[in-house]
Amino acid sequence: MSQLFDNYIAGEWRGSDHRIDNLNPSNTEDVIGRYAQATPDDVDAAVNAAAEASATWSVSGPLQRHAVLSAVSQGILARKEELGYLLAREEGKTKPEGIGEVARAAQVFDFFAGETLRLAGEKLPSVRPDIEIDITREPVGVVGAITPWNFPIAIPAWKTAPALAFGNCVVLKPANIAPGCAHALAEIIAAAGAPKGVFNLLMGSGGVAGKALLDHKGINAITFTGSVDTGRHIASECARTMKKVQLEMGGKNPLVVLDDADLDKAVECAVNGAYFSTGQRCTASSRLIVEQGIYDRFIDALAMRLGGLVVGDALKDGVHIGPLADESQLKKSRDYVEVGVKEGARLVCGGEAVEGDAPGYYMTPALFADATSEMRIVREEIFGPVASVMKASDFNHAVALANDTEFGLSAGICTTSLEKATRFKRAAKAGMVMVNLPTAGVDFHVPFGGTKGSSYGPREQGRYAAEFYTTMKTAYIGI
Ligand code: UN1
Repeated sequence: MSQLFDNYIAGEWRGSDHRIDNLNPSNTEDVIGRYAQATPDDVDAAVNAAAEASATWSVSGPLQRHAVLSAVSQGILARKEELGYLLAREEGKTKPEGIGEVARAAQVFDFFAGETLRLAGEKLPSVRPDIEIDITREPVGVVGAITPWNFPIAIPAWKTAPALAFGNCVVLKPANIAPGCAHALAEIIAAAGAPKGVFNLLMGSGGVAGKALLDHKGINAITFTGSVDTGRHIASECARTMKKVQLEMGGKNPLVVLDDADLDKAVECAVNGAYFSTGQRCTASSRLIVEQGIYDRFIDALAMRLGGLVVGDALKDGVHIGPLADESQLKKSRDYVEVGVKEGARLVCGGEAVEGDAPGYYMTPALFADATSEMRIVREEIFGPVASVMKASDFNHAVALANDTEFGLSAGICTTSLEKATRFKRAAKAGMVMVNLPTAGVDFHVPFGGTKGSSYGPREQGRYAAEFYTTMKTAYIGI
């Protein structure tokens, strides 16, 4: 009999007639648990509880918020190994990656615990005599957070922590593929002393729970990370119901490798950026843009390195690449490998489904060479262990190729030239630029987000998170 996991609504755990199995993608015979599916009534109860709690939490002082957020950070750290294992088990990241992500979630709460003490306003003289003006930040109210499966604790943390720090109440709806870490986060927040209703967890589908959140009048703002199509739908729904909205969506991030790059470093950036976490990151480097003088050497060295990577059970030591998160993700990646071959790109290695010891969604890392900008494998986000190399004739051509995309999240360059790195930093149409670093893997205390089709609305993370999670109040005081 699998363990049952309930939603957390108005300070209570609430079950449901309808539940889904959370499966281990490394071994689909391993059922992690049965997770409650929120109904529209549950959504209503959670949002109403959040709205009620908002009356006191929105005016709670920094001391109380700091205490709660610090306790959450410590609560996550105390369960770091266990939750890292759970994360790897439900999502398919390797165990070290899972533990690293859990630590990051704790750091995010710790950072925003500090932000509760640093919230500042401004005081300005009026243009009229005997008037003073105060500009202060106030919470937005009730925030609905809709989070993806690929960072099942870091992203719930980086939406929940700033929301709470700035005095909002939260209704979190994690993705159904991997709800276990969000459930654990709810346990930790409940134990950290957040007053009832301040934080609510609603597990469930986008079609039922997500839809009800978007429709609900009690939700003031929606923050979403996920696919472009869902993001676009959410933006239009939020326009219709007048909610503040923040979207983090896809990426098709370029990693440029120039002739003067350190080859070993460039290969490591590509392996990490394109294939770690099984390529299931919106910051993944799925377009490798390589200058002609280093082109063949880079492809040979990368293919050699990929041949040495162990694909297998995310929970086993020594595994580098875990499974895809579910059957549809595996199918999507394998379909794109077929598309790439049909489009005429050269499949250098990988792309095969692999049998593990147990039934799971395994695939070897796929590398395409001689790809061109018109190909679908270069234009569309694959979200799996597939990368395509394009040849650039020189630096300017490489920059043009890097920017030839609908997305603009992260852009990387490997070069030993300070001048070219600096020129790339200026020219890249992306929210984040990485020099001699993988395009994926970001700090928790600085803004995260992109341009063009990747992001919409204010940045996440760091002190800039206040842009989304607060609203300005301008007060005129006559004296
Ligand atoms: C990272 O690269 O460290 O969904 C974070 C994603 C991003 C997070 C990436 N929102 O992949």
